[in-house]
Amino acid sequence: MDNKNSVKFPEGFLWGGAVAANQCEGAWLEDGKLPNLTDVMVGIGADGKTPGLAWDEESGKWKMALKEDKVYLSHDAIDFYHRYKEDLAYMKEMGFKAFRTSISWARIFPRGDEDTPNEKGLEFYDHLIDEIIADGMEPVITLSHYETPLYLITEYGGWTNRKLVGFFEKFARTVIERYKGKVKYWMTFNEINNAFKLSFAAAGVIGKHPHKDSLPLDGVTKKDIYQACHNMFVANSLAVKACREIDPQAKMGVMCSFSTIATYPLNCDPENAFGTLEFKRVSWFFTDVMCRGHYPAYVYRIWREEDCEPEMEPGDKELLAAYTNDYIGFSYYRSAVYSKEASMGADTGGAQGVHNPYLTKSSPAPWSWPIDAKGFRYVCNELTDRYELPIFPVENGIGLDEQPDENGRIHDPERCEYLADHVREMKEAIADGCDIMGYLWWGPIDIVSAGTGEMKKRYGFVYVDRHNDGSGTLKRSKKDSFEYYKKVIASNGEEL
Ligand code: BGP
Repeated sequence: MDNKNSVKFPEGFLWGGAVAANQCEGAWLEDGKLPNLTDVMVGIGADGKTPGLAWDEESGKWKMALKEDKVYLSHDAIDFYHRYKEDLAYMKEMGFKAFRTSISWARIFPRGDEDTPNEKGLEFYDHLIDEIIADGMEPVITLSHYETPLYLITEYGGWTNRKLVGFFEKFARTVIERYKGKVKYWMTFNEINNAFKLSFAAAGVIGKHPHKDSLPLDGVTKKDIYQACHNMFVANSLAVKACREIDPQAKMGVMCSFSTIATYPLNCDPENAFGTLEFKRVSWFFTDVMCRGHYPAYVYRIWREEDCEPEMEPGDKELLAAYTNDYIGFSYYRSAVYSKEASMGADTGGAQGVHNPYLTKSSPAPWSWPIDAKGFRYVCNELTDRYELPIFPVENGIGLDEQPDENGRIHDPERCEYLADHVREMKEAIADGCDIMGYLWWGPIDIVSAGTGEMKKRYGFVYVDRHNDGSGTLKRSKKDSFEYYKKVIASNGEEL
């Protein structure tokens, strides 16, 4: 390559967008579906992220106990379940080459432990996947986007229980078989590396007391989380195995929240440099196991010193080694700064360290995620250097609080700018040698936010008239960014 201008996005680059079943479908108890863990999570208001569960002394188990003062917007969401044709038509109009969603596990196996799948649930995805393909897009499917069936938590205790491995394998085999030849890109667990910081959502780990979905967790030990991770790693390898056996043309990726990899040390203090390295290892740990096929050396010290080594069954290590993932799917929203003096908080956007004075822009309050497009290139390069695998940014975007103007239009230049800056840096990453499969914008149509359960935090190119109190007509309309992304895709990333 003579200069950077000669680099182009490859032909067939998968431009598109991504959503998750639990954030867009609604119809939370329709056609046989039962609740999944997110259905009790996303309630707006103070205490918004504490699971709507109560301990039942009589049965000695958790049971669903939704809080009456909350609006669980995800229960109806944007009614994608009934309006997906109209919604996909917008994606088609923008020229999407790929559309990512998840198959809601609790539609297929409502409790999670049944022997036979729920045919009604499968029928919905038959139609949805056919429609995605008919609209000229590749379906990119996440097997579990924070969507473990609730029953597997209340009855079995969540992913700390090894039995979930078999339940997940059955679910994976059922849908891979059903959609073979149609779905080429799969991913196992959304943002699996959030198991430590959002352990209920990401790993279905629950203790003896209700707790907020962030550390420290009452009654949950580090060993519990490592155990849940190990079980999910085994389940991940079994899904890779199922994919190779059933549909060898298809690819099974991992999905991690890798905003955390763009964590910079505050200064050249070696303590901050090494602290940053250790902080990043909490995320690397997941791809180190799933993409390299073995537990990394550094984790054995943690297990030894903190007495938290998970139990493994004979054959597990061989399975992890034999079935590693084909590509790395990841989300990127923001970067962070590590300081040994500050605690590293977390939200769905990634890590929250100390303020970075070099970054002048951020998403609006109250979210205020710093905007760092160079951090995106940094993450792509780090992943490529470490694993030499194809990488797929399957979530990138900016959440804004928006209202239509007097003409019913939404002008969102910040979104267009965020998009352009990130696409520019992604092109640099390709010039750096990264093998990038495509680019999926998070939430191309407004959906319920994962972190706060709001409608107010909007990522879409398409506006949806629904509000935090549950009101709204659900009418869809295009924002200015709609035409902008359409132009970006039509020019294969050349016109920004
Ligand atoms: C990721 C999740 C998505 C999504 C996104 C934005 O962590 O995979 O489900 O919602 O973050 O986060 P939020 O919705 O909290 O703004």
